Amino acid sequence: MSEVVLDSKKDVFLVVDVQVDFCPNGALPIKDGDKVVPVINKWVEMCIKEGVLCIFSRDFHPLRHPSFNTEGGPWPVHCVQDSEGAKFHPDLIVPKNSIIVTKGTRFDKDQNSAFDETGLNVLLNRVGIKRVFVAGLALDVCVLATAIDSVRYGFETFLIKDGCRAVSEEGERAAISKMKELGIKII
Ligand code: VGL
Ligand code: ZN
Repeated sequence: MSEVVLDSKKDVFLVVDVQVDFCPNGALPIKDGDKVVPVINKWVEMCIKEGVLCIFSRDFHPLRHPSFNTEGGPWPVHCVQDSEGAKFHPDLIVPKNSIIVTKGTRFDKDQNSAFDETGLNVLLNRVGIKRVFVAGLALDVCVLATAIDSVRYGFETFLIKDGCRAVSEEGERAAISKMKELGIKII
């Protein structure tokens, strides 16, 4: 990370779903999910110093969301809109001028990627972003989907690995090899 020099004109820091429900004691806890917070905060501090835009995505499901196992989906009920579990981790630094991307609000399908029908690619292009640095939860689910879309939309994409945790070890290995294959740089 020390070798990365951020450029406010072309870089963005995209923090994926660092929410209470994905941390220990949450509704869909990821092992050591909370350990990403100090790592991400260091990057956020660096972004504040360099004037780099920070974007925070949040999983924000309505009741009866199709990803819930009560509806036949794969996951326990989590990140319900306006619940405590949907909040960002209390220690996460969210600068005042950050952009929040809300996803997972549809009734017809889940949105794992922060780019999935959110228009985020349009915003990034409009403000001249060329490079996207990604971290957050979960590495093998929403971070993976977001990084894949980022590179697909033509952004040079970097995964900050120590700022991520995965649902499973096997998922982590598969996600890392998939990302490498697609030209995402693991840093
Ligand atoms: C996520 C499972 C369900 C994630 C979201 O943010 O990685 N995982 N919903
Ligand atoms: Zn979800």
